[in-house]
Amino acid sequence: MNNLYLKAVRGESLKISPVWMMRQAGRYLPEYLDVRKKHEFLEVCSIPELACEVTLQPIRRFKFDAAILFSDILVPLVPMGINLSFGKGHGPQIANPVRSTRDIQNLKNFEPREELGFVLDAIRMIRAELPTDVALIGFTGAPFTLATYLIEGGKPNPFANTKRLMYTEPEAFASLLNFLGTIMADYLHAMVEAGADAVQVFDTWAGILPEREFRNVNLPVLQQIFQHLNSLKIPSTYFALGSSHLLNSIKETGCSVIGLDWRLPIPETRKIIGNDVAVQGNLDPTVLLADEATIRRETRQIVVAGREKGGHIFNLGHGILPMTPISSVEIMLDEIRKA
Ligand code: 1CP
Repeated sequence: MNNLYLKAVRGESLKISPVWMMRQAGRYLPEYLDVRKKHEFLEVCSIPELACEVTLQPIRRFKFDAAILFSDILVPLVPMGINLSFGKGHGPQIANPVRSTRDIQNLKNFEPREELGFVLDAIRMIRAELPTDVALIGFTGAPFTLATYLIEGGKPNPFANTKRLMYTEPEAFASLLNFLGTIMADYLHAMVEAGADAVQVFDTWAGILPEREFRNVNLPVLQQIFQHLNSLKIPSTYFALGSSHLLNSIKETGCSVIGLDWRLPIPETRKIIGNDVAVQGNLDPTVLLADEATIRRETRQIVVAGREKGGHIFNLGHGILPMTPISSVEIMLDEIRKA
């Protein structure tokens, strides 16, 4: 097996860290913008040929060690009966947010192999076209983060409705997370059947929780998802932004890789999580807006820190910013690979 990503996931020490970037298919790429001139965002997600094409774009250009399926964490909300749109410039919007026990009960359960067959078709197409040494990552949102979008009706800021429901109707909130958790575990399972080599669970907003709430409310449903994935023997990454204060609990999720944002350096993280789990990260995406010397210096530090204990996948600490110059990505890759 010649797949560096899968080797690093298993904790191996490698001469050169495998690398991919969150949001690697996206608006910083001229070839992606060309596709987007002709097709709306949700259209690209729902037509397998287009999803396949944009997934492969960054692989052709940069030869990353992993491809991530082009889709969005919010796509599976649509078959639940959610009216989702992406307006120009203002991100996702949900016309019928979920605010009460009744709304939660009205969410439709569905079979991902039927309702999201177009995503699974895209995975089959991508896997057939990808070289064998490039891993294909499938993904979902974590139940808590999906709940924040469902409840707030779009970009979750300042999370007031979410936290109000969590604190005032804990049973309803728990039932929502369980509903989402069951469907996401099944959806990830279907992605693995379709050909995904690994999966990532994005819990972008879990960092707004204090550790006690994270443990009580979020950890049990995450443990169920990762237990299911472990029974399939499929590597899984858990990523939560701004979650350094949660690392002790994240260690207990059962994931095989912990995705790190840029806030805590890898050696500090290792002191908390130990060496039994792989890490992914953690270049601050804004470093790619800086000059060459800065990009090389910051990249180098992460490469060196990652190599110390092995089990490191190089990535950004969050998605690449749309205004990032292509040349910055090339400099970062040169610094990683010249080792
Ligand atoms: O105009 C466009 O072309 C849409 C921009 C865009 C893109 C390229 C959106 C809208 N989603 C995506 C793709 C996407 N989203 C991927 C594809 C694979 C990749 O290349 O990484 C993935 C994994 C996601 C995941 C996602 N969507 C997350 C979790 C990761 C993260 O960035 O924190 C979240 C929170 C979303 C919601 C979302 N979708 C799109 C936007 C602009 C947002 C964020 C809105 C917000 O700030 O709340």
